[in-house]
Amino acid sequence: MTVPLVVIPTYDERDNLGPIIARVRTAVPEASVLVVDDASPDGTGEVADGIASRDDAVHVLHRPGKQGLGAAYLEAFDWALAHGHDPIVQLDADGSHLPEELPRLLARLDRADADQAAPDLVVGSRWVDGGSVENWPVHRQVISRLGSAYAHLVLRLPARDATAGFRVFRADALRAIDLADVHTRGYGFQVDVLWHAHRAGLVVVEEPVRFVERERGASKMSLGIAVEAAARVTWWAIRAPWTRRPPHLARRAGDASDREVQRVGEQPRPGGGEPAE
Ligand SMILES: Nc1nc2c(ncn2[C@@H]2O[C@H](COP(=O)(O)OP(=O)(O)OP(=O)(O)O)[C@@H](O)[C@H]2O)c(=O)[nH]1
Ligand SMILES: [Mg+2]
Repeated sequence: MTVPLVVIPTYDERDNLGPIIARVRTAVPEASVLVVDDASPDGTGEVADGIASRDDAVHVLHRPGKQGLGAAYLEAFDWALAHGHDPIVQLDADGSHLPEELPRLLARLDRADADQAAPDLVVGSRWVDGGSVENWPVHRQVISRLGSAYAHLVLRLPARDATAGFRVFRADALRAIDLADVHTRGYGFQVDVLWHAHRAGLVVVEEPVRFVERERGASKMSLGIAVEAAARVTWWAIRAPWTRRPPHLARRAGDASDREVQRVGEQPRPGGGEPAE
């Protein structure tokens, strides 16, 4: 059996890191943890090293400076695949993603529906039935909902919560996505990866989660990051309208008639494949 890996990107999360790792280790004892720290000025990297020195299942990647969440995750994915981990989890350090919900998300990865194969990617979603947000200011909820709805509409993404950062990937899903072509480094990274997963024909499902706003530390979210994400979504939609999608992806994902989505590792069907650029 392969060992799951929980990736925790950090920038100035000194007070949050110890408690969140402890919760992950309790909730999923078989999982390893990889902290990816961008030389946090508050010393989060040293806190991580201290925890790793006492727990063999905890590892730390030190990056030279703040280069964005997306860059941190891309390096972590390379590390995870090189070390043979499967599946790979994304989890924020600030407590917004509840480690206690992880066993349910991981179990979802192994469950096929009557009309759909087991997922390649499970997205912990705030905006499906049973999902919720707590202590989030109204303006953040509006930005998140509008952004997700916009991306869902123009790109026909297979998730209502396109910016969700609580995700579980099969290792094969990460191999199937062209990660070298993921260029968004900020908040829009989550949308970018989902867009690539969609075009790679992966099976994506949403599982409801409770999202709890951070109690300690500062948010790294900014207007610039949101604008970057919206601009990129618009650009992708212009460049790749659904009329040029491969036939097996031409319908909305989740539509009962759209059950021919190619699973990772399966041979492409004749006539399938990526649209010509
Ligand atoms: N390594 C690394 N981690 C980052 C970077 N930016 C944010 N993070 C981490 O990514 C996670 C999500 O960042 P947040 O600031 O919580 O962003 P958010 O969840 O969109 O915003 P809030 O809801 O306001 O907390 C946290 O664990 C951050 O510490 C970065 O540039 N590098
Ligand atoms: Mg957060």
